[in-house]
Amino acid sequence: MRMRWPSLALMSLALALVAGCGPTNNGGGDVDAPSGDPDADTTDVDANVSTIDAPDVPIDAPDLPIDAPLPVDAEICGDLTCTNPVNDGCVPSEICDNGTDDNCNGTIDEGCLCTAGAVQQCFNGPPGRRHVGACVDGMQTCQGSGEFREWGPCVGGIAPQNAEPCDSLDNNCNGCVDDNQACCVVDLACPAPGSMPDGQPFQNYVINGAMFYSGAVASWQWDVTGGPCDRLFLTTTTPVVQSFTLTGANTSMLTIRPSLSGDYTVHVRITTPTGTVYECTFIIHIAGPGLRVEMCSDRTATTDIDLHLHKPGTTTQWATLPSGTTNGDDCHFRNCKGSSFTPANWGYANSPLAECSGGPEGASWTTLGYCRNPRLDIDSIDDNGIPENINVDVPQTAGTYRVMVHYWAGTGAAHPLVNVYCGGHLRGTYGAAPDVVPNFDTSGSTTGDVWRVVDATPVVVGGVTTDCTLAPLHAPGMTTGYWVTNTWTY
Ligand SMILES: [Ca+2]
Ligand SMILES: [Ca+2]
Ligand SMILES: [Ca+2]
Ligand SMILES: [Ca+2]
Repeated sequence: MRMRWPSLALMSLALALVAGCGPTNNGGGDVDAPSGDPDADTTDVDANVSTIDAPDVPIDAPDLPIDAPLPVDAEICGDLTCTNPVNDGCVPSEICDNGTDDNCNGTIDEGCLCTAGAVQQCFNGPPGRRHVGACVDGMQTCQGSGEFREWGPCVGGIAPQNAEPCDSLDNNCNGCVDDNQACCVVDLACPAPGSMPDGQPFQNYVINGAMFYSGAVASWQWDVTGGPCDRLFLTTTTPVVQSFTLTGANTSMLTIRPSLSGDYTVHVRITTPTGTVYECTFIIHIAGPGLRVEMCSDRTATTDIDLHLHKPGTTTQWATLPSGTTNGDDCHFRNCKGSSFTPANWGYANSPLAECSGGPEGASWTTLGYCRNPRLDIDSIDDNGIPENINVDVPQTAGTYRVMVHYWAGTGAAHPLVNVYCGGHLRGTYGAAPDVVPNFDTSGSTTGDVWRVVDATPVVVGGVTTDCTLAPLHAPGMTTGYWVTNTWTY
């Protein structure tokens, strides 16, 4: 029997029905089958791609006992080929800025001029397989400078596999689930794209592996890959430190505690007592609201680099005013933490406590009873593997927020990396290899290097941030390169 289940909620039912197919069938006995014949559409199940998500039985059908035998149809397992696969959809010429390898030459949007640091969704496969089956978009960043800018590699995401493992997914994204002669019996139900709910920063995200596989298990092994800062930390921290934590990574129940927005790729390896290995790989989305700016660097121990965000509509200098007082137009470590004595007041409404109470400043916010906007959720001081993070949950629509990074303390050249998320989606990455920031090598509370990064202009509809426009900043008179000085002017 071929399993095509729209959600994990049907897992127990799926396993019950799987038990009815092939050599594992116990045979005999009556079946308290759900209304309708569960075998009714198995002979032409691949005939029409548009029916791929249609359940074979009503959604609300009661669960069958796991061992309930079903009538055996000898032909059920005979049709495990994909009789009507999707068309790959390759065309002669590449189409720009759609994140698709239209001409199927292995490169996405080649020859397309882009804005340095911009991030777009992309797909590592033929155009016709995009958004089909288990396939999920990744992200690519515009790299290079001057006239030599082009889209970099497409990272993250799930590309079509050559193989079609028996996991209740269409892994090669040809429109057919488990079209493999070995998949008569399917014991594994990996989560399909869109079936996992979105999470929030600073809130536990729990995944129950028993939803994917309910048989006997000898060992569970989970691992998670995060976004740009976490990928940077993989090579710059020893032992490796990530912005998220994992609990229960060797049990059936994984708890991820993220601190940053973005896509996280989750992989689980399940080994049975007989040594059979089952694997699922899927993406969960952590979507903090509004405008979120994060900063990390390749040098965090004994190096203190600060993130600043400037209020729209003013061009006052950064950090401290000429009078020596802290500039409330610039949200940074002095005035934007929960413990700040004189907080930056931009006239924005506070957010519910749940938005920030789980973060490192949580105790201070809890005392206040709310989360300010803007706020510095994470202040990283000489910390390995911890980014800084500033949030505005409901930004001013069409307001332009300028991002700046300052080298406060430390010695030697540092290479900060800034990521901008709008409505939970990564929209820009600045300073990532190979385009690292040069000449960011002088520290000092008043004399250190100042990198003006990007102007971010959110699109806010009904209080919800849906997107933003990002304009990377260059030195005056320049149209390319990073803008690093030792002055505090806007
Ligand atoms: Ca191409
Ligand atoms: Ca393209
Ligand atoms: Ca397939
Ligand atoms: Ca499969």
